[in-house]
Amino acid sequence: MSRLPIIVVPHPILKEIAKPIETITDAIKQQAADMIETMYDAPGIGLAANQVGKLNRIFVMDTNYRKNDESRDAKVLINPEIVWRSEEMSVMEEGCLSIPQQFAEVERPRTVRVKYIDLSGQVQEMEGSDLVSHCLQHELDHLNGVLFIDYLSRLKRNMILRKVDKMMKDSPVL
Ligand code: K2U
Ligand code: ZN
Repeated sequence: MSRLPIIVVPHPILKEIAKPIETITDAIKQQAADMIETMYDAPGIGLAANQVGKLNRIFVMDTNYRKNDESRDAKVLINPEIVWRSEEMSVMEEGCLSIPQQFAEVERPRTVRVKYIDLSGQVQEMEGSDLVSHCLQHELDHLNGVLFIDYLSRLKRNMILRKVDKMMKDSPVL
């Protein structure tokens, strides 16, 4: 397994739409393993393909990120799609590994149900609320070229982009 570089705004791949995966090859399995290692190393509770420079529809997540190594149980979601959303909404402060050290409140459906294919090719469904729901939606947004800052006002979005630009110039190795 290898740690992959995480792409930071304003890289254009973060705004592109990832393509469905037709066959779960050894290369896809290796990418998933590398994304899991990269996510835990960040650390994060989710990571989507666009963020590591790939345009295929796969993301990884483990919302139990606070727990110790033994309880790690990362999920791999291939060709994920939301099949149900609650009418009830929830507001949560979100961050993003591709928008370092910036946070803002985002409103999303409190509960979602996601249908996806797992690494063994089985069709699965996962339902989650609150942090799990925000993570599922945040990662699926990445595969559609959408970032959490796209839900903010133009003023707030541009402020965040300017802060990240300055941060990267002041410490490019970040
Ligand atoms: O996709 C990513 O950039 C990882 C995101 C996933 C995420 C964002 C907002 C809400 C839920 C999930 C995070 O930056 S991972 C860091 C993190 C850790 C704990 C709680 C929230 C965010
Ligand atoms: Zn993100």
